[in-house]
Amino acid sequence: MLDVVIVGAGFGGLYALHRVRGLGLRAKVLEASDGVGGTWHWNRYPGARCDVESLEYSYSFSNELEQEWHWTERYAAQPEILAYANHVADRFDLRRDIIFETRVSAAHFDDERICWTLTSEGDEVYEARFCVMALGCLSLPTTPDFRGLSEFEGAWYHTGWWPHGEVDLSNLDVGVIGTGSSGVQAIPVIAEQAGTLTVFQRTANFSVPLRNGPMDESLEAAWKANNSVLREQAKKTSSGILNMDSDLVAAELETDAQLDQIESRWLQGGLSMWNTFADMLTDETSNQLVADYVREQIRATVTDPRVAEALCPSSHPIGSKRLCADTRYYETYNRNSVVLVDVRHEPIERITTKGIRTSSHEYPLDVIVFATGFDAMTGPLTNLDIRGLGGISLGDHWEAGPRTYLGLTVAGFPNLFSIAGAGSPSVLCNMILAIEQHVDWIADCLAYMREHAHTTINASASAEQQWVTHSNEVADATLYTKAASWYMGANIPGKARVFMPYVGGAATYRRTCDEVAEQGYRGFVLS
Ligand code: NA7
Repeated sequence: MLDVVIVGAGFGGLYALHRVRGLGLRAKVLEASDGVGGTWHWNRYPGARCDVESLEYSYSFSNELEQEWHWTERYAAQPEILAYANHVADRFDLRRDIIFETRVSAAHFDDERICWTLTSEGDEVYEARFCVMALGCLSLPTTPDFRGLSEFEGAWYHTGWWPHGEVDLSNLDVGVIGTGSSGVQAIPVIAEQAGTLTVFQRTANFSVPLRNGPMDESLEAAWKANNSVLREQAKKTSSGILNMDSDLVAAELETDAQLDQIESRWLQGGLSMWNTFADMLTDETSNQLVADYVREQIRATVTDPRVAEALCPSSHPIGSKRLCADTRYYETYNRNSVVLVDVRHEPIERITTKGIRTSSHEYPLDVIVFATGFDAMTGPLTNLDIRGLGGISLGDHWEAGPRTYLGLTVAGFPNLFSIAGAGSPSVLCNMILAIEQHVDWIADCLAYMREHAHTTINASASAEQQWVTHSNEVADATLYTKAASWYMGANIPGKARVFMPYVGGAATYRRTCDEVAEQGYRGFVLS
């Protein structure tokens, strides 16, 4: 029997393996694909890129790693991030404990033997005292159930399952469905390759310029000279990202100062716009100032006023759906070869053998790209048959939305940990920082249990309830709940509408987790 079984060899699983090995525990990682990198292994669509700066979207646990790795761009593209994940796997000799091409289908807790039994789709069985789910938040792509897809004679791809070989789109008529972060990244790049591009937009989302560029060598040198201090500073922020948080309250500023702040964020680029004002996601007036500014930029960029209007988001506060960060997204609509179809006015009726038919047109297509997102956060877990004490199923326990204690554990599922999932800040902050914090907490917990001769840890039902209540209260005080977003489960028909990530801030959350541990794992039953 293993001490720890980890599911997933993305950034969470890789670091979890490294940490638990450091405790002298026997561990294996089970990974569905044939390589490491998780999200960055699968999302190979044209233009795939991280919108958190490379120097920050990277591990901090090893100074040597940080000193030796060189990022070529301010925001790394998918191939470079994947190369980094592979480098980490090799550098820390992780591969020998990763079992590839093993997709876990079930994980059951055995109350008597106090162990988790994991079964793969190939019927292999693994047993371990502890189970760490490092499944990723955006790892279960969803393709809407359009009538006729199986009859389509062209090729179709989902951005989150992009083929590993070359996909040549040159001179082809391509359709993209979806204008979230993936669509907004892919559309400008596909438009450059394709003969024509038709974009099917359901909800206009806010996108801001990423302002990517080659890595500034002096910036990189300064980072490397001071990395440990900068990493500590990032941990004290609510986003886990430096130069992001703002303590300016819009209502306390004169109009000129408000505009200065908005423009400075616009020029800074990327996700900094998400935090233009401290109250931007709690105060509608503050939010409106930023939203109006971005809408004006869209109108100033897109030459056809009708297309510009269709691209201007109007259904939700800015930032309440994941803010997108792009490179020449709106400019793409000025190309003669690009057409925007607003499917709110012209709904997709079906996919035909030759393309997509809406209520008023048929669009002939060679290729359809689904940039339609994921069953986010909970989907990767509820998609498995996970059973805790007395055979209770996680899917049932979460029927009305995810219930966790600290986003790390679930009452009734002893010795099971989840990395950076629902109930933790995860997708609202720098994911790598969130992952490291979770893995460190879990590893420290395992060390504590060994020291105190405990074999099981189980969140109490009351601690879980308090955390759920607290998380909902914090979310309800924000504008996040006003959008039909994947954060709310709104993109999946029938999914419970609950704001899933913890919005109380990464620094506050880290303090809470630390206090729980310092108080002998308050809220847990250890035995
Ligand atoms: P998202 O952000 O969930 O975006 C999916 C897009 O697909 C979004 O524009 C959806 O419109 C659209 N969509 C979904 N279903 C349909 C149907 N049936 N018809 C038309 N359009 C549809 O996924 P991404 O992959 O872009 O990004 C995921 C995260 O990755 C992102 O947030 C970052 O954190 C990184 P909707 O808005 O639901 O109306």
